[in-house]
Amino acid sequence: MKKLFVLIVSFCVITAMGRAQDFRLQPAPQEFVFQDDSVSVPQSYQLHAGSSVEGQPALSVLNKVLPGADAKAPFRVYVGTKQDKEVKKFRKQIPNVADGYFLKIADDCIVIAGADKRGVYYGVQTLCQLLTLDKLPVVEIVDYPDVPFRGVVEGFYGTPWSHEARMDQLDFYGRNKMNVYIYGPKDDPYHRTPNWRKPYPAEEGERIKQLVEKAKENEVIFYWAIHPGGDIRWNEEDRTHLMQKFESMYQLGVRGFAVFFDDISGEGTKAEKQVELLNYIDENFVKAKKDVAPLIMCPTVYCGAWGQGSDYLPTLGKELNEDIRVMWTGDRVCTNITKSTLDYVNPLLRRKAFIWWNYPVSDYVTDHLLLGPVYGNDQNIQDEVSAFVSNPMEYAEASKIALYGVADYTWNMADYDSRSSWEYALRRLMPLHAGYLETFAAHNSDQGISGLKFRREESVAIQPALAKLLESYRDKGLRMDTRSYAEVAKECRRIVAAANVLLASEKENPALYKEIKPWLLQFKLVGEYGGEVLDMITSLQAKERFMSSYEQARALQTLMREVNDTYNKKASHPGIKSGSKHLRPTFDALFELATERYNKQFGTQLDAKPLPWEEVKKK
Ligand code: BEU
Repeated sequence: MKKLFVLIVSFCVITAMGRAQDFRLQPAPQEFVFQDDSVSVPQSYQLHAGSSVEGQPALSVLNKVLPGADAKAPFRVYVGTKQDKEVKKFRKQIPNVADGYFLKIADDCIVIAGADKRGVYYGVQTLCQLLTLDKLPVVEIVDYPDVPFRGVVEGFYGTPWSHEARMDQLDFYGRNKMNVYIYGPKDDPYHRTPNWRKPYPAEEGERIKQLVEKAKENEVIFYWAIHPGGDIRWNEEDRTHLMQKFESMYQLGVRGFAVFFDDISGEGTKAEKQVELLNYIDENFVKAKKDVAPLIMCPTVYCGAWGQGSDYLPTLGKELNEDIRVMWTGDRVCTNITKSTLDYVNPLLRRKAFIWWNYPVSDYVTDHLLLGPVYGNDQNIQDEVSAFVSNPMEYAEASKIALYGVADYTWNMADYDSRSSWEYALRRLMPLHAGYLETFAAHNSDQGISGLKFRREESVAIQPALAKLLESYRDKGLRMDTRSYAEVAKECRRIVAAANVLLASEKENPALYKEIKPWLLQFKLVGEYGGEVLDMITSLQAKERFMSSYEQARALQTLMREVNDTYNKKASHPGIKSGSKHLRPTFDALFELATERYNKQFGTQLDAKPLPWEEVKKK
């Protein structure tokens, strides 16, 4: 049994005001016992901090959230790593896992004792979450991550994240106990061909410096990745170029390096040449520097779908220095990570795979937002992976919906609950309008049909009613299932209300608003369209009413196309799709059926074919 104590993932606290607060620690801790008691937040306290945390991020966060350090105060706060005498008494409770910590809140003291500095920092982060309550619960927490390295690889095609978004993300990672960020946006020319050989212009270099600092403050390892495989020549000159580029990044403060060889063809793909270069970097740069994190590489064969049976992965496995981490996206480019993919790849790589999870990345379906829960990854793979990082959407704030889930899943797999993690994320992003955001996210989560064949659930709660309504209307016309009709009608009203409220709530989360606005406009039209179609199917006998609804529905089809054509102009997958998995197809099918029936009944020739999202191009 992993659990030492009673595990309660979320609990209800009655606040001083008598209000019930639904509270949840994120990510869910491994082991904890809450006593049925609480203490007031200390206004002043004696700080006993170990020398190993002096000047460290853990202490600066603690000073911010508990500002009243006072040598004479009766309440005591003990902080330190297991080396520090200040927490010696609690050594036995400190988990023997990197990033782990023991947190105790009693009526006369708080203890934050970490396995290491990052562990102390995470203990402080947990305390920060508890400090959002009116009173501190009396509690003991023994906590540690399941996956040693957790975080994000900014590795998508398309508009790279802005500097501000990255700075904000790094704070977010710190709060959510993610310890790795890998910088590798495909469309940064200094990361990839053509400019990987050149140093960054001064201004961009300055921004990278700031990111490195921000990462340090949040106990995040900032990795900078290079992608040279598109035009690399396997000679000394290019090796020197690469070493010089890494040196220039080192001068900017970077202490984590990665080399990506994904999505290339030709010369750059040769395993033995890649190995030679990587081992050289490992020995002459990473290890020589002594303060650099282990080298990460993304192979050309980065998933099971690319070249099973070739010599490529066995060569990496055999020849790459053992400290070099090798990335893997699973059986396919975009898919869930299973035990079986690790059983396949780990023996070939002769090491635990470093997971690059291609979710919620949407660069292959840019007309969709992926706002659903994180689910589907096996929950027993913690011992088979060296790391798990998520490749997000180009929308940094909207990606947090999934990233909360990734942080939670990678910290504590067995207890991970995708639904509650998702709801928590929505509450954090828009505390005042979380319910509306949930309606929006629930209908904007699937990728649609794509070459990569990765699909997500969408419109889960209403889908049975949509299916029943369509089937019963097809078979029985007006004797259709009235219950599902009522449910769908209610959902359409809910959709329009959610879109209206969110469209009017820019201030609550301006960054999110900016990213999702075009999809909100589309979502509102989808809801209105559904409402009109429902009116059409019940007014077949009432000519005037039917015609009015038909015209409205037709107009809304045109407006949906207009939104699709106006926003998000991109070379591939342009446009804006919303509710595309179940809502729109059901409404279109009902529209078509109702119009055909009307035509038949009244001998009219109304166009029954719904206008698709966009003009279908003739091949
Ligand atoms: C997701 O569309 C996606 C897939 C891959 N072609 C690229 N590389 C890896 O997954 C390793 C990735 O950059 C891209 O975002």
